[in-house]
Amino acid sequence: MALTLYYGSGSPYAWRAQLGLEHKALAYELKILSFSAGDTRKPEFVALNPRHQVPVLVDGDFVLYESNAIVEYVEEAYPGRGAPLFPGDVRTRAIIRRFILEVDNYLYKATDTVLDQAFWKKPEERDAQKINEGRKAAIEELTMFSRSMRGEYLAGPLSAADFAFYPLVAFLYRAQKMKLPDLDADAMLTPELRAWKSRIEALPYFDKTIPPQWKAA
Ligand SMILES: N[C@@H](CCC(=O)N[C@@H](CS)C(=O)NCC(=O)O)C(=O)O
Repeated sequence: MALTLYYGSGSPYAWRAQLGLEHKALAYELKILSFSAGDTRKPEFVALNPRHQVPVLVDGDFVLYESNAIVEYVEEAYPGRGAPLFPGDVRTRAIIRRFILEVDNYLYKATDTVLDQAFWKKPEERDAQKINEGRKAAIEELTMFSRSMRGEYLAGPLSAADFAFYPLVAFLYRAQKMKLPDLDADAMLTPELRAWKSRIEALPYFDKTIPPQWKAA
């Protein structure tokens, strides 16, 4: 087996794919691309993903992009390795997929305003009202996820749904730490979600997946 994950530090999508590989206990090489150096636009990478985005998984002569497709692929291609990413009966697995769609279609949009203001605007360009409105929208979504939680993890058992959800939550904390000290990310989560976040961060492979540039600062 020769798995390679093309990855970008701080990409929530690359993070979910890496969590998936770790959860499946698969050996892989991590190729870290630099966004600032324009690595995703270089011809050799565009040849792998014409959308020039990480993550990309290469498994022998098979190349796959789109994080959710990657997570489903490793689950099916390597059955019985590590722990399942889509555990449980057919209904639980449907709910895992539903959560992932909810992250991508709703939570992502709700957190985007805050994250855009934090990471893409200079301090003097930031709009306090937009941050406040974005924070409220994110809280509404996070609360909806919290109410839908079916146990210790989103769908009950730990699954690909948690790995899709976690990086966006972590980004809110990162935004607070690096850019918006008044954000109070802790207060944006319900107590149940704070406990869930601690459980994810206690996973034995979690530390290995913290984005390298986050470890540095
Ligand atoms: N829908 C894609 C989104 C991937 C994505 O947006 N990747 C961004 C980083 S978060 C990227 O690689 N951007 C670099 C570029 O557009 O050149 C997935 O789930 O894999």
